Amino acid sequence: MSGKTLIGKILAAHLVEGELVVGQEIKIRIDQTLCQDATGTMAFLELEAMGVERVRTELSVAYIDHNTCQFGPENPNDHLYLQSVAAAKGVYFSRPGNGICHQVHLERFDIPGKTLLGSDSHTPTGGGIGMVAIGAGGLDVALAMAGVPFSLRVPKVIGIKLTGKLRPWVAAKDVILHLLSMLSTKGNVGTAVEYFGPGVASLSVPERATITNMGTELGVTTSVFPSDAKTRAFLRAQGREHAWRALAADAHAVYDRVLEIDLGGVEPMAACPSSPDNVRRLAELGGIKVDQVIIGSCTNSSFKDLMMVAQVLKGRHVHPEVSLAIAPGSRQVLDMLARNGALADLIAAGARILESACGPCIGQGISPANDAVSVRTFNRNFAGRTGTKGDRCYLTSPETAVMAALTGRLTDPREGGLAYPVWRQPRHFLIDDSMVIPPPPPGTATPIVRKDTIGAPPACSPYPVTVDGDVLLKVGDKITTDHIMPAGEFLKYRSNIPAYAKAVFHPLNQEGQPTFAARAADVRDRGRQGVVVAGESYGQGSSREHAAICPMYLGVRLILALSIERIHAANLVNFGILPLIFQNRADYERLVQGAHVTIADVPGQLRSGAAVTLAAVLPDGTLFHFSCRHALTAEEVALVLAGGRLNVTGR
Ligand code: MIC
Ligand code: SF4
Repeated sequence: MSGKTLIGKILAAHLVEGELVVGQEIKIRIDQTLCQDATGTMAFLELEAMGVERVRTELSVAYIDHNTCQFGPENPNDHLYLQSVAAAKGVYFSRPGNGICHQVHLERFDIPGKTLLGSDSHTPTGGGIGMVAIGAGGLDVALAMAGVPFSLRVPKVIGIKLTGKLRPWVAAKDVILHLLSMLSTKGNVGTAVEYFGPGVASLSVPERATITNMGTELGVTTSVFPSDAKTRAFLRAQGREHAWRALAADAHAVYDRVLEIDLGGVEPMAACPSSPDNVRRLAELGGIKVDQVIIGSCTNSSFKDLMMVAQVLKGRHVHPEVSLAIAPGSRQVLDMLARNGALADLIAAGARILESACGPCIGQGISPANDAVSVRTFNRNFAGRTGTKGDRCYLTSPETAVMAALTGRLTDPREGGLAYPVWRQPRHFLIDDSMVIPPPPPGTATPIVRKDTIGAPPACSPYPVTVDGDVLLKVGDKITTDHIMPAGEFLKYRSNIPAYAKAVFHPLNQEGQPTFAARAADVRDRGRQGVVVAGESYGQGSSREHAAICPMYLGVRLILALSIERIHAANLVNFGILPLIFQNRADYERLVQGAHVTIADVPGQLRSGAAVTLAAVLPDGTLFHFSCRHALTAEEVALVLAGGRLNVTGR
């Protein structure tokens, strides 16, 4: 007997073109989109460039949650642009202070069985409620807003069978950390994850959302839970029971691979510096001294998480050598904590209460001191993401984090000897959507506010017929978009490509040497193309298309890598950069910075098959030929050759 996976069913219900065969390209209808401000300004500028009058989705929301510090006018200028362009294009606008996009979307908008495309890599948070929710670059989300079906390759589906029940002090975060320790952050492109089995029923929707949220760190296309009685109860308490429907895989669903996790056997874990898959059991870490604890982010800032934290902290005080900061995920969470007194318990315990926003997760303040140990409930601990070079950031559950705040040590929270707080979902969450501004009716005059820190995406020339390129940089495995296009202090330049481009590969620049940006501009000005050589899993992490736009602006047109992550590869194509994969590791190893790479007849080679022949001259004069492959569809080949999607869809 064979049955369908839940992901297969939802994709089938949205299929516009193609066949549901693993690896084949399909087009699906997108019901909802979300944007956040850091990627949203480009997405809306691109939507404008396409000449789209009004979005054609069932629902599109623009959130302000990443850039809320407002150091100077850039952030508030972005906010004004987004508020006005959202109104003009028929998009709901979630005001700064209303919360992190994924948390708010889960509370107020996610619907089981629907598709959601978001210009943020953690969009799969919606899988916790039974949606197929996918992260993508801003341009792909702009296209979805315009009503264009989304193209993707049908993923393999890994079924994760959950049995048992989590023990006290062990959390959903430990489940996803456990899975990261099994599957790692690389090698999972073209895969999706689906949870099933008797253990599912024991997890609440916020717990499921923690798991699907951080599923992003596996590099999978999406992660999905069934929609069941727990989902219904959550939606009912959010005043949205009407949005509920039961959804599950067939009893004998065929998965490409099945892994089983006994929830009762999961142990408290931490992702150690500086990768989300560098996971250890806390018992193995030996009680490291902790200097800073931050509880928040789209992974772990739900009402459930923060009520647990407040109950643990009630009547106690944060360790004198630890700084504890807490950022509630949404205004709903913060407001409920305020009204039931839990906020007072947090304040009395010495917690520093931050705005409901991404904040320190994207390097907007609260950086740790040099050599300090920072324990965070976030999903990413890439080197330097905290804003401190050489940072030592551990990712844990809120349970582990709050115990670290009390004891000053990173230990198994079960050793604290405290009673584990009992959780009961409230019958009614506090519903106040006054910070979400609905768009005015079509036809209403809505001027778009465009201050001069907001510039359109740069133009890109058609792809050269022959590549005459210089290797500007050679990097190793797992280079993240935080390496390519750091956020932190540079985040405020997201709407200003010439300013932001100066920071390309900033973390890899060497003191006293010309920066990547300077080297690239030099090569570009000599009429050659910039080339980057990379190892496995290039472009992990964020969906930020700036990691393609800014290099393109600096003249980078070719990435040669051992493997490239899904969203980043799509962004490269969208902005006219050719992603090629080495056929032989030896060729990757031979190439060095300063090598000269040529490709003859690019259009002919790309159109005639997957193999591409290249020649390289090393700085010592050695010449060698090698071959790479591309994984581009005919449509993607056309996009690269045209110099990116905006040259095809309008400008
Ligand atoms: C992140 O967590 O890295 C971000 C910031 O949310 C990004 C989006 C961005 O860079 O604006 C993401 O995950 O896609
Ligand atoms: Fe915001 Fe961090 Fe979540 Fe990205 S991972 S959306 S920066 S809270």
